[in-house]
Amino acid sequence: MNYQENLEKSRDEDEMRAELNALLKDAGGTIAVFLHDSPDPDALASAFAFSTIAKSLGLSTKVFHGDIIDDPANQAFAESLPIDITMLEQGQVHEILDNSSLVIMLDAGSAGENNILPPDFSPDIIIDHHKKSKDVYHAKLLDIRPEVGATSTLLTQYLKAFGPSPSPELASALIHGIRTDTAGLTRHVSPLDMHMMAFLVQYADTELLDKYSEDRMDLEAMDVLGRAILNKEIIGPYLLSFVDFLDRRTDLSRTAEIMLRLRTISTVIMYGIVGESVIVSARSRDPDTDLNSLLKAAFTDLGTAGGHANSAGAQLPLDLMDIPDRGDGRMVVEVVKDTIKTRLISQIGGSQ
Ligand SMILES: [Mn+2]
Repeated sequence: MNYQENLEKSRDEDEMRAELNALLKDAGGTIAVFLHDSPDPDALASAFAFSTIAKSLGLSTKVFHGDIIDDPANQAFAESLPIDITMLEQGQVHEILDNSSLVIMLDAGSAGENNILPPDFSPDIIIDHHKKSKDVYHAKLLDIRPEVGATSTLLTQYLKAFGPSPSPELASALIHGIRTDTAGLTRHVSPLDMHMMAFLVQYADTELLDKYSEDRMDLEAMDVLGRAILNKEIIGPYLLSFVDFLDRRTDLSRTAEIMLRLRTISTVIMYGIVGESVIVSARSRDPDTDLNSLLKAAFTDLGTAGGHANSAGAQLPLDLMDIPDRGDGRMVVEVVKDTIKTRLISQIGGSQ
């Protein structure tokens, strides 16, 4: 079944179960589940759901990701889940792949893009809602539905197909995953997301849900928000803001979400320097804006870029930028500021 057929096909749950079951029933040993770097609640809840399905068939799973989970709330969420989650270094991946009976990739774009899998590796199973930039797949099971708001929605459908009712913890985690990726069911939400939410709600633990939706900020996050407000530049419906150096990339995406509430704009593009890279985080409410294409066009030659139409990001190593003296913090800031802004303006139009 190719990508296009998969997109157009309305999925039948009996068929979904049969397809996944056919692969799982012969898988002895441990199944490796790979998530995107710095996994968010959607990726984590999806891993929890997949592990639960595997467990119901007597199989064990291990969950892996690259890059630290730097959002304190997501970190706490990951720690609360009853699954084995490990962050890997690049050098450890091959051994894991060699020792796994089956490799599944959840909520992650193509292998090697914002995940720790080698770019030439083909997972056995891919379940995801990101648009794929590569055309050729050799996966045995490919369930990619970009029209759906969250991978947690897709995993809920598998869970439903396999039968056992979700535990309160699992139902609540999946709801949290769907809510996060759809900004509380307000953005990129599909009928299937709503349908699966309705199914999950009857099993969820309301206290847990309250805890998950408590959205408090620490001083560091507030400080990045303050700088973003001071440094903002508004160009038509776009708000751009550069926040210099910061420690956690999660503060960029969170700030972009908050700035998007400004009435007069429809798209926010935030950027800052985290460690050895420039991180770009973009959010849009405009259905005609495709941030995935916009960031790819602006930055692909400088690093990795992509995501969804309304939510995307880029990671651009400072090494690839033309900075005469890397030891000079002010020079780094000036070059980054100019490079990123010039490239964004060439995509969005408007004069400098
Ligand atoms: Mn997702």
